[in-house]
Amino acid sequence: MALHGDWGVAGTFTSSNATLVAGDVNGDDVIDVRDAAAVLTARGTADRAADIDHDGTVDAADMNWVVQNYLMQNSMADHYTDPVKRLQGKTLEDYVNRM
Ligand SMILES: [Ca+2]
Ligand SMILES: [Ca+2]
Repeated sequence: MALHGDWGVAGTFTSSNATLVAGDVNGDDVIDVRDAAAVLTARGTADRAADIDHDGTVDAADMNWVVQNYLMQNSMADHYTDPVKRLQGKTLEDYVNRM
């Protein structure tokens, strides 16, 4: 999957939310399969971290942010976090398809 532009261009919220780029649900400075898993786990709830677009419900629209920013790194982070592309045998597509 190709990267989509520079970190923080699309999907950066100007609020003081701890998530710097839309899609980093677990706050580890990289958007990867673990974030997709977190969105899927929170599906149908109002979980603030997983409700990326802040519309009050975790649904496929939030998963789309993870997809759009997949494998992006937080350029503000002082370390590089290796993205995880496979979690318990599942890829991003597996999580997207289950939404
Ligand atoms: Ca993350
Ligand atoms: Ca949402």
